[in-house]
Amino acid sequence: MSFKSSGVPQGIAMPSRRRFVQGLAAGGAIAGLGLWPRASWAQTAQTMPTLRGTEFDLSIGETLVNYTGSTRPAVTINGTVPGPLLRWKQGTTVTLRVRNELPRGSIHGPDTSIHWHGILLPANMDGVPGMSFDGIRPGESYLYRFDVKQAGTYWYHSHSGFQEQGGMYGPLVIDPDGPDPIASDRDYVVMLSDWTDMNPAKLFARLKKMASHDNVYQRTVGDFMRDAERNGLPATIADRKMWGQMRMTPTDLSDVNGQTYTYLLNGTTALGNWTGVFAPGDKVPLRLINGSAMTYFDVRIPGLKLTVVAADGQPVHPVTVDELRIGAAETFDVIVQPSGQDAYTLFAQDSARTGYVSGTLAVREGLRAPIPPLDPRPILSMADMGHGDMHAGHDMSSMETPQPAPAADPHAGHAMPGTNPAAPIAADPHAGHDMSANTGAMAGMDHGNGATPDMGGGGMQTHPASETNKPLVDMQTMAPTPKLDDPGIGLRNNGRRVLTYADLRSTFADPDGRDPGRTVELHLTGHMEKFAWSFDGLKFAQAQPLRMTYGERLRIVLVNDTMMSHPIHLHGMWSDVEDADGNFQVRKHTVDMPPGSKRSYRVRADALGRWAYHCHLFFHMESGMFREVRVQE
Ligand SMILES: [Cu+2]
Repeated sequence: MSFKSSGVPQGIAMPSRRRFVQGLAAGGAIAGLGLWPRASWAQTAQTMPTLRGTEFDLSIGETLVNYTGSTRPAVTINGTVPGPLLRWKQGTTVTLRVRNELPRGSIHGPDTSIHWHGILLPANMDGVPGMSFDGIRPGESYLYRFDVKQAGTYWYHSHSGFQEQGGMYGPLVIDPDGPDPIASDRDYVVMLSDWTDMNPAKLFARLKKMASHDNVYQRTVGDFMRDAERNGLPATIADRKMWGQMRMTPTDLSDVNGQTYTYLLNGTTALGNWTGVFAPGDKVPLRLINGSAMTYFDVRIPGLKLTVVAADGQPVHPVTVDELRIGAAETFDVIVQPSGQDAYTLFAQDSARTGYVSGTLAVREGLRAPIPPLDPRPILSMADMGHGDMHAGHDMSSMETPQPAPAADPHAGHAMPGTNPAAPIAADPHAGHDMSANTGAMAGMDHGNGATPDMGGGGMQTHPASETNKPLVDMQTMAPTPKLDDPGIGLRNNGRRVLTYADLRSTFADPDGRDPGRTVELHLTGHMEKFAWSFDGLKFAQAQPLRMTYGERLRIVLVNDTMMSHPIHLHGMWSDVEDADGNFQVRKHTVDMPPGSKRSYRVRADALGRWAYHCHLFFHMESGMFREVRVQE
C-alpha cells in the first residue's frame, strides 16, 4: 500500500514509524503529550537492540527524539539512535536488506545508504553513493551480501547527505571464527556520538558562513596582561599579531563543539546514565566506538586502568593506560577490571573541553560515582602546528608544556599562501620566508620509489604546487613530525598515562611483507575562515582520482598543513601505519592526523574498484577533504 492510497497526508510520517527515544531525563515535556508508546528512559546495555546471525533487515526511517528538551526528527535504523548492534561471525556470509522508509519531505531524505566502516568487501557493497553504488531511493531496498573476512569492533553509518550527523550510525561487532581474545560473559559496546537539534544541513551552512561560531572562548585582556608580564610586551604583541594574521585564536580546537552538540553514549545523554553492570573482579571488555560526526573524545574511568587490546578492530599488544583520545570513526577495545568500588564513572569529554557524556560501570543499575570536572581548556602552541619551536623560551601555553620541537629548523617559519611573503608574520626574523621556490615542481608528489621518506628529520617541508596561491589554503606547515608519541593537545603532562599512537603495535607482522613500491604524499589543507577543507588544496570536484594498481603495495605520506586534527579514512583497504623509521607498526582503518603532523602508512591495493578516501570529520568531508581512490588492473 502506498502513502497515497492509504490516505496518510504526504509529508507526515506514519505514526507507527514515529517513536520517542528519550535521552534526557528532563524530557517531561514529551510525557505531557501522552506519547510514550515505547519510551526508554535510559538505554542500558541490556536493552541495546542487538541483531545476530547472517540475515538482517534494516529499515531507514525518521524517528522523533528528545535529548535536549526539544523534540526533533532523527534519521534512524530500525527506529533507534544508534541503530541496532549488529553481531556477525567471521567466516560467514552476511545478507543485509536495507530499505529506505524515510517519509516524503523528511529533512533527512530522500536517498539513503549504509557504509560498513572498516570492512573488507567488494566495492559495490561499500555503500558510498557515487562510487560503486547509486544509493537507495525512497521506498526501495538494497541487498548487501558479502563474506565476513575479519573480526573485531567496527561500526556502520550512512554515506548519504547529512544523515550521519542526523543519527544514522550503529555499532558492529564481528566474533572471530577461532577463540575470542577478549571472550567474556559480558562485553559492552560504548558508542560515543554528537547530537544536534539543528538540521545538519543548516549547521553546515552556518559553518560556511561563520566557521568560528562555536569558538566563543576568545582570550581576554586579562590573559594579555598576564602573558605580557611573563613574556614581555613585544613578544606578547607579536604573538597576538601572529594569531590575528592566521585568522584564528589559539583556543580554536574544534569547529563544532558543546556549544552546539549534546554528547551521547549508546544513544543517551549523561543524565540518561548508561550503565554497564559488572561483578567485582570481572574482566570487562569495553568496545569503544567514536560514531560522532565532528568530535574527538578523551575517555577515562577514574579509579580504573584501561588495557587497550585492539585498535580499529585489529588486535594490538596490550598496553595499560589511564586515558585515551579517540578520533571520529576510530574504535578501541579496552579491558577494565573493576573491584573495590560499587560504581565507576565512564567519562568522555570533548577535546576542546566544552562538554562531556558519561555513563556508569556498577554492580547494579541505579548507582553513580562522582563525575569529574572538565579539564582546563588547552591553548594551541606554534609547535602544535608543526612550525617548530619558533618562540624558544616563550611558552604560549599556560596549561601544558609545549612539545619540544624535535626537528626545530632555525628557519622554521610559517607560511600563509596568498599573503605577501614580505610581510613578517611573527617575531621570528625568518618568518615570511618565501616558499614559492620550494613548491614548484612537486605536482603529484609521487616520489616514484618506496625509499623511506624523510619523516621530519630536519629538512624544510615542501608543498605541492596545487597548494600554492590557492584561495582555499590559508597555511602550510614548515617542520611537521610524526608526533606518534605525543598524547595530543590538552593531554600532555596531565598526571595521567595517556595512550599515544606509538603505543599501538599490531600483534602480527606486516601482513603484506613487501616494501612499498612507491610513495604518494598528500597534504591535508584548509582555510579556516572559509571553512574549506581539501587534499593538496584541491577539492574533490577538482581533483583526479588517486590511482592504484591492483596488487601493488604503496606508501601514503600525509602532511597536515592545517591547525585542526583530521581522522583520515581509506575505504576497502587497510592503512598499515608505519613508525617514524618507516617500519610497519599498527593496522588501522582510520589514521588520526594531529595539527602539524606527518605520518605514513602502507596500503596493499587488493580491492578493485572505486573507493572513498576522506577526512572522517563529517563537515570536512562535506566541504571537500575527499578523494576517490581507484584500484585498477
Ligand atoms: Cu578533517
